[in-house]
Amino acid sequence: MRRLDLRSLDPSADEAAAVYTAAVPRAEVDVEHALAAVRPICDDVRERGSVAVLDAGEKFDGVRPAQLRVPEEALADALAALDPAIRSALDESVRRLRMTCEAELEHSLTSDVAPGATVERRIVPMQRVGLYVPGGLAPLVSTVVMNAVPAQVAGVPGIALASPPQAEFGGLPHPSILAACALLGIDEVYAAGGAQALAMFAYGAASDDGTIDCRPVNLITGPGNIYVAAAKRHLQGTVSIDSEAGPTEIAIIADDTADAAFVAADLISQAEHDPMAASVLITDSEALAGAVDVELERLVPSARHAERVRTALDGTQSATVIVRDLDQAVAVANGYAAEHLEVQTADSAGVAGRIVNAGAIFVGSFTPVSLGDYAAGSNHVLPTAGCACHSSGLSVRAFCKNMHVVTYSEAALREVGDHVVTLAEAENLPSHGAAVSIRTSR
Ligand code: HSO
Ligand code: ZN
Repeated sequence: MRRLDLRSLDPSADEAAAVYTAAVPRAEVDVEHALAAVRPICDDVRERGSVAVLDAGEKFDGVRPAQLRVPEEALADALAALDPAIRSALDESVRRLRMTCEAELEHSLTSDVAPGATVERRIVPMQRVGLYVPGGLAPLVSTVVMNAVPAQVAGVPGIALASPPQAEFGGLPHPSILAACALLGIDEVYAAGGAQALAMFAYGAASDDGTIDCRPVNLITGPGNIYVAAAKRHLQGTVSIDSEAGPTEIAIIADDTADAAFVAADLISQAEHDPMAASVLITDSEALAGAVDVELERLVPSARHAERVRTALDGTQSATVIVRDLDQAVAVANGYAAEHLEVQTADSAGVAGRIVNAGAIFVGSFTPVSLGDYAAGSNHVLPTAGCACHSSGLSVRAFCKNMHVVTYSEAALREVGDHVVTLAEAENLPSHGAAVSIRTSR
């Protein structure tokens, strides 16, 4: 990995975020360019419905599914054929994530603002959601779990899932993805990928004879490639989205107490996803940086996806960043706002406590990101590309809305009525005030 020496940078606290965001480059992902490609696909699905989704599958995935909706027998068969070891690993992954989601579920609460005057914050689940699970370089069976479990715990009554049709599986999504759906009790599954799948969720899709194949959803979640990100940007507004996911990122803050082999293994683990993935080591120890380079040399050649890993580690989006001290490491990490941030230092919890921008933080030498990818009980659908400054990872919260439910008695309205009339008059909206005084003047 290339070296970036930031020791001479000493921005003020106000400037630090912008300076460090610029200092650690990211992969160039031109979503705007991809937008030009996805717009016509989305428009076609809106106009021609299911046949447009199938046409696009044939064109982009190389196979035309026999039908959009995956038959229930195919789901049951996939579960029956699932390797028992994978099934028990998935069970444990689900169990842990469910525990976290149940603990995080927010409950409705009522504020008594005056006698006879209450404002309830009522939490309600989204009524219908579309979960997207990409095909891509690996069948991300764990992504089914990460999308579906929070939706289920939130109490969403309508859960649909789409994943690209695969030529080698006769136009069905990957069998392990189908098996995970069956394991979780998700029976509304579509063989659709990319922008066409998201447009199907946003607009709904019907066959030429008028049969509705997929009803529109309120929210689309899940990762995907640049076309999926572009489709989310295009469809936002028609539906709600979780966030636009870009290539995977790992940043690691490590000092001279860190184990170089652990650090190297973790940098490689996320580089395995994508030649565009970013692996960033932030350290105040040149000795550790050198030792990690040695470990990378040793470990990369034996990685199954060595080519992909090497491309990612050699890319300009990956680097070893040398800092003066851990204070500067924290500032760099907060500016970079990594999707995943590991902290492997003498006081990992202390350093992690000062992080304000990261998709998720993995604390200490025995908490690698790949634990979180599968079975930590945390969610792996996380904001990338610096979006951790303003966005959160997927959780039950994303699948809920809250509504204020306001209830005033006559006496309570009388008590505050004059203030409403005054403010309405101040805004030159006297009919607003009149709606109060017609009640209070009787
Ligand atoms: N690290 C990926 C998620 C994943 N890893 C799925 C393995 N499978 C993005 O957060
Ligand atoms: Zn991963």
